[in-house]
Amino acid sequence: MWCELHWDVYVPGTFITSAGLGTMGGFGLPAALGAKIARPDVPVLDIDGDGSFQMTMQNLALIREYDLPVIVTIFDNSTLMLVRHWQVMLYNRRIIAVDFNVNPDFMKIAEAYGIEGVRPSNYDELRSAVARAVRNNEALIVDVTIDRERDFVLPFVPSGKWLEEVIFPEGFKVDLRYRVRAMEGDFSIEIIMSNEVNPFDAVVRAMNVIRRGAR
Ligand SMILES: Cc1ncc(C[n+]2csc(CCOP(=O)(O)OP(=O)(O)O)c2C)c(N)n1
Ligand SMILES: [Mg+2]
Repeated sequence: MWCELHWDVYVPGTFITSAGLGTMGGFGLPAALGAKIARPDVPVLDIDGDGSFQMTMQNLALIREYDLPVIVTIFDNSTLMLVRHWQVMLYNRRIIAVDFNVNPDFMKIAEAYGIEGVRPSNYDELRSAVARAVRNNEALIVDVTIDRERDFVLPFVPSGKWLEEVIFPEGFKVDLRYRVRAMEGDFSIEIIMSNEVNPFDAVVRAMNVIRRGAR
């Protein structure tokens, strides 16, 4: 979800996701290995959650077995945050069956598989470790500690709710513009509207413009 919100993609085919709304835990590492097999000439980065990583981390063996030097970043919040997030925000902080109070030491996991590991304490350490791995085409496991009490994936739309009911981070200034794209036949139109407009109205309007154009 973080990637879908924050990662800028400039080249088609360079961002691989399980799609939907981040539906498949455990997808990242095997997908990264597949991407590296397909494109050994480019750096491949797995951006993973600590929960998701632990669903398929035994695939680390393949990094050395098949010489697939990918960079694995673990967003380590010691929880299944997407689920916790719902419990905190929508279920009155009724937190159940999500927190990992005894996560393994991911640096030791890295060492056990014979892979370089780093737990950066600031941005420069992170940058230089990743830059070195990219330069040398080497595998790396980066354990990034984040705060499960603070680092929410926002904005988000609660299930069954309308887009207007999106929850923003506290203090977030809402300056939302709906970008609506509707297609029918050969016609395609993009309408950008301010948040005074209901997005569903915008879709209907866009469809009507297309129909008029098609006539
Ligand atoms: C195989 C599988 N099991 C369960 C889920 C439901 N699910 C969606 S997100 C999530 C939490 C993922 O936790 P983590 O990978 O640590 O990422 P975080 O949300 O903490 O950043 C779970 C359990 C899923 N998507 N796929
Ligand atoms: Mg997590």
